[in-house]
Amino acid sequence: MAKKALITGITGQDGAYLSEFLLSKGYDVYGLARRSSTADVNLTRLKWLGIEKDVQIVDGNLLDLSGLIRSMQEIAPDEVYNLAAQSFVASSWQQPILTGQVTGLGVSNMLEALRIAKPDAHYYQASSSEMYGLVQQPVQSETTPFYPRSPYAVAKLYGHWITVNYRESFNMHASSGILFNHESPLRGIEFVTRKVTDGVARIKLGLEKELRLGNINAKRDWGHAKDYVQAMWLMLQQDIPDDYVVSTGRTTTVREMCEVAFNHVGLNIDDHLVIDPAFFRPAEVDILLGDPSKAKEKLGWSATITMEEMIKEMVEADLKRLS
Ligand code: NDP
Ligand code: GDR
Repeated sequence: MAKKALITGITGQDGAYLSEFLLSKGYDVYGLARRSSTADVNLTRLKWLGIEKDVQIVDGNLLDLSGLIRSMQEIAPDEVYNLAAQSFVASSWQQPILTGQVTGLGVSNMLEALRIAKPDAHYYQASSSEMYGLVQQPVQSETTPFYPRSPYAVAKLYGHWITVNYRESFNMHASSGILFNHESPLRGIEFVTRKVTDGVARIKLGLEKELRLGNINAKRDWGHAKDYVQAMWLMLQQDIPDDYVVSTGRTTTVREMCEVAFNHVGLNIDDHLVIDPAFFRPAEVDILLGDPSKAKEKLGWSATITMEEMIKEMVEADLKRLS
């Protein structure tokens, strides 16, 4: 019998790549998606990968506990990947309550539904390097103290600790992946890498003249989503649930990442980049750099795609989309 996986956030970047990966492993893949008047558009990422007909979409919302319980009862999944969230940090200052409800308390809803309906399922929680925020150590590992700097990060911290708590309280197989930034051609257009690769493609094609960004001195540890979803799966294959940092171990400024994109199409960054204070955040995470040693040692996982390779792939994909 094929294993059954339930993915929340299946319409997002990671949901699409994780679905592709699990299908390749022979899983029956179910995806929770919230009802939308634009359901056809919502499946764009799954369509991009050519797998929209291979997954089964289940109507549901992280805020609706009774629906989550019903889904767990009906599907009886072996593995549950909780990827759904209000995931854009900048929006979390504009919608702090919603972010707390979905990204924070939504995790409690998922864990409660599991505890009631399918307590033996293996559970993955999408935690985030944003929890380190104002970093307390130059290189962040599983033992580095957290210091969240946005309503999003505060909500993720709740999700992380409630996952640890359910593991310790109810002996559930619940793991938390502390994933550093990961990107791809399927990244949402509002995140900085995709905004840059889309912007550079537009400038190259003569559709735009400038690219407006906020803090280009921020540093991030950027990897590829395709690599990172494999780490999620590996965590759920372990005998013992645990928490893992997933990162490349290298950090780069936003400006350096932009230069890769501009240089790739033969443009000079300084002819087009405009700093716009509208994109500055009320509180910034200046630098993130993860130590992936534990994931390497215990899961046998390491990143295979460099930031440069990924940004070039993203620019090419945006050139193709726009032409
Ligand atoms: P996306 O923003 O691309 O996807 C988020 C998903 O959550 C979408 O499918 C969205 O659905 C869904 N969603 C939002 N609100 C609800 C809700 N109330 N009920 C049900 N579904 C909902 O995120 P990513 O794929 O990039 O990230 C996946 C997860 O990993 C997120 O939890 C994110 O916070 C976390 N994370 C991401 C990192 C990254 O660098 N990408 C790093 C660390 C953590 P819809 O399509 O309807 O909007
Ligand atoms: P982040 O990703 O906040 O790290 O969260 P994002 O790409 O939005 O920002 C990265 C850094 O770039 C700076 N920046 C800009 N960002 C955006 N979006 N737009 C701009 O114009 C711009 N100019 C500069 C930001 O200030 C920031 O320092 C992502 C999300 O996927 C989270 O869900 C996830 O948890 C973390 O990564 C790890």
